[in-house]
Amino acid sequence: TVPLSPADISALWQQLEALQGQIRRLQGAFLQYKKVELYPNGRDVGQKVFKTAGFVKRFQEAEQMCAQAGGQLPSPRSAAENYALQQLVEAENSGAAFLSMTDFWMEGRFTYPEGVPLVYSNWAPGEPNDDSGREDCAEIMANGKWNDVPCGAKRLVICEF
Ligand code: 291
Ligand code: CA
Repeated sequence: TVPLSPADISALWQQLEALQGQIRRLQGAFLQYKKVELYPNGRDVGQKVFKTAGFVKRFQEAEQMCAQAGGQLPSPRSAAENYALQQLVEAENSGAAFLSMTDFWMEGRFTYPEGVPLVYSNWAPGEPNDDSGREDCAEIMANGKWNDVPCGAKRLVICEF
């Protein structure tokens, strides 16, 4: 191996300082764009971002739209995530939004897609009640509580990224 000359070392320092400056400028630009992107219809919570599309769809179309955008329907896994979603539902003033969870696999047992069991839930009192035997999808209402509804109902589309 060839030893580094003082000139080499000083050149490396300069490159390092230039890189540190570039990273700092990128971090600043990234934070600015994050704020722009989340205003007014997005929320970030931990590593997750929820963003509303601002229109209503039936469950299957809503699911497809989120997948097409590279996301999925929302699966709030904590009170903090649920609150972030609730804020979007409240702000949008269009009732309730679909969640990802269904009881397609077994009636009365709501799961994430692929049948993965829930780690958190926030059902309204008496829910899920499978009203008229036809409610296999779930919505989050403006009060943050969940209700099962027919998958053919039209609800606000929010995606999770
Ligand atoms: C009642 C309750 C709910 C039920 C809802 C459905 C909604 O809430 O029995 O458990 O899910 O009716 O009628 O159905 C559609 N299509 O939206 C009424 C008001 C909150
Ligand atoms: Ca219900």
